[in-house]
Amino acid sequence: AAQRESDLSLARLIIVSNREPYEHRLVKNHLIWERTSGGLVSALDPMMRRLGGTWIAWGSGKADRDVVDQDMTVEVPPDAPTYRLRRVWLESGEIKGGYQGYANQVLWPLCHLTLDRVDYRKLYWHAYQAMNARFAEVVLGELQMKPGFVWVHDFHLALLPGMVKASLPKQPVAMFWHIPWPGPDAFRILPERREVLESLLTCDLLMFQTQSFLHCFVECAKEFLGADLHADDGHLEYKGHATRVVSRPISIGFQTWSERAQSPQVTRSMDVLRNLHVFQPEVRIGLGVDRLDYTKGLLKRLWAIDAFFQQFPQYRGRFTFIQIAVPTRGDVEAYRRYRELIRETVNDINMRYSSISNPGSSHASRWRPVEFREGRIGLDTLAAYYRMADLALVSSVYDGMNLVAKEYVASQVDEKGVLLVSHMAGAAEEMTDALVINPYDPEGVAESIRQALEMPLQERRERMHRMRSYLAAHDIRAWADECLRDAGILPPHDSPSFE
Ligand code: GDG
Repeated sequence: AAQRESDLSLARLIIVSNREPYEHRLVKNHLIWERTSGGLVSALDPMMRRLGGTWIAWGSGKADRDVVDQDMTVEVPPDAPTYRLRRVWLESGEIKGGYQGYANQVLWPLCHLTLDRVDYRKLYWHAYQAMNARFAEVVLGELQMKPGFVWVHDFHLALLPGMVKASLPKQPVAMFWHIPWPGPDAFRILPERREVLESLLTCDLLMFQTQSFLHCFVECAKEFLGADLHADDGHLEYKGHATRVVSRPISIGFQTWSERAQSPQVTRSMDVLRNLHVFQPEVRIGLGVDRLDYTKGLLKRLWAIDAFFQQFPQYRGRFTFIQIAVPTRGDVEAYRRYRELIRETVNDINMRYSSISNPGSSHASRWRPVEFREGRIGLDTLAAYYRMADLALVSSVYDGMNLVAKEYVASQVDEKGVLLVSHMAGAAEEMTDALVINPYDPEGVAESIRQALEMPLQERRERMHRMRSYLAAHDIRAWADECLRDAGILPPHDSPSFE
C-alpha cells in the first residue's frame, strides 16, 4: 500500500460515494465485516485495491463506529488492507429524507424514467442538502490533511461538487454518474433541476456511462441553464467555468471473473447447484441476477417467462429459470411492495405450470418453471451460476450499465451460453453479440429465449468469444486508467503506465 500511495503522491485519489465498500456488524457479539453489494462497489473496490488512496462513504454498518481510528478511518479490505475507508456519519433525518427520500425516491426513479414512482417532498430536498453538506465537511477535512484528487460517485451526491468548489474553487473535482441521465422532458419535473445542474457543472470532469446519457445531460444543461457546448473539445461552459463531459462505460474485473469461474470450487459448485434446482440433466437453465429493484424489470421478465411456456409448451419440463434476487432498500415502501409482487408472481407461475401435465418429461411433477433464490450469495456461488447457465436474461427497464451482463460473459469460460440484454441497459451498446430484447414486449422476449435455446453451438461460441475478447480489453482496469487519464492523474495514452 505504501508503494502505491507514493506512486500517486502527486494526485492522491479520494473517492466519495454514499455506499461504503465494507461494513462492520455485530453478530452474536462477534464483530464481522462484509463487502457490500451493488454495482458501484463491485466496480470501484478492485480499482481502489490496485491504486490505493482514500474512499469516503457513509458508515451505514451497525458496528462501523467500533472500528475507526481518531480520523474516522479504517484500513480495508480488513483481511489485506490496501486503502483507507473514511466514514461519514449521517443523522437519521438525513438518512430518511436525503438518502431514502430525495436520492432513492426522487432522483432514482426520475433518472430511470419510472416517473410514477417519483415521490417528491420539499423536506426531502432540505435533507438532501444537509446530507451533501455532511459529506462536504469530511471531504474538506480530508483535503486539509493532505491534498488529493476528488472523484465523486453517483446521484446521492449531486450537490457535493458545488459545495467543495464553493470552499476550494481550484480543487480538481470529477464526477461519475452511474445511472442514466434523463432528457429535458423528464428532468423538467424536478423542482431543483437548476441547483442540481449548477453543482454538476462546477466539476472539471463529468463522466456518464453512455453517449446517449451524456447527450441527454448536455440537452438539459443547455435548456435549463443556457450552458454552451464546445462540441469540438467536449466542454460545457457555464458561468466562465469549463466542464469536460465524456462517456466512459464502466466494466468488471474480467480476468478475476474468468479465473474464478474455472476454479475447482466453482466447478464443484456447479454440480451441487444443478442438483439443487433441476433434477434432470437435460433441463436447460436460464438465469437472472439482480437487486430486487423495479428498474431491473423483474416483473416483466416473469411475464416473459410465462409467455415463453405458453408459446412454446414443448419446453415445459425442459427449461428452468433461476432468479437470484438480492433484497435492497427494504426501508422504502415501494421496494417492499415490489418484493411481495415478485414473490406472488413466481408462486403463481409455478402453481399454474406444475398442475399442467408435461408429456415430455417423466419427472414433470418435480419440475418448476422458476426457481427463486432470495438473498445474497457468495462470489464463487455466483460464478458457478453464471458458468452453468445456458442463457442469462437482463431485462432492465432502464439501467446505467448492468454489470451482471458483463460478469456473465466473463464467467462463460466454456463459451456455450447466450446473453439476452435489454436495449434499455447501457451494456447493450457494447455487448453487440448479445440478443437484444425489449422488456416491454413479453412475447418478443419469449421468442428470444427460444432463439437462444435453439441457437447452434458454433454460433453461440462465436458470439460469446467475441464478447469475451472485447471485455478482456475493456475491463475495469482499462476503464479506471481511462478515467484517470481524463483527470490528468495518469499520463496520456502513449506514455508508460504507472505500474
Ligand atoms: C449501479 C447502476 C451500473 C448481485 N447479486 C449478488 C451480487 N451482486 C452484484 C453483481 C453485480 C452487482 O451486484 C449489480 O450490479 P448492477 O450493475 O447490475 O447494478 P446496480 O447495483 O444497480 O449498480 C448500474 C452500476 O451502478 C455500476 O456503475 O452498472 O447500471 O444501476 O456486480 O455481481 N454480489 C454478491 N452476491 C449476490 O447475491 N456477492
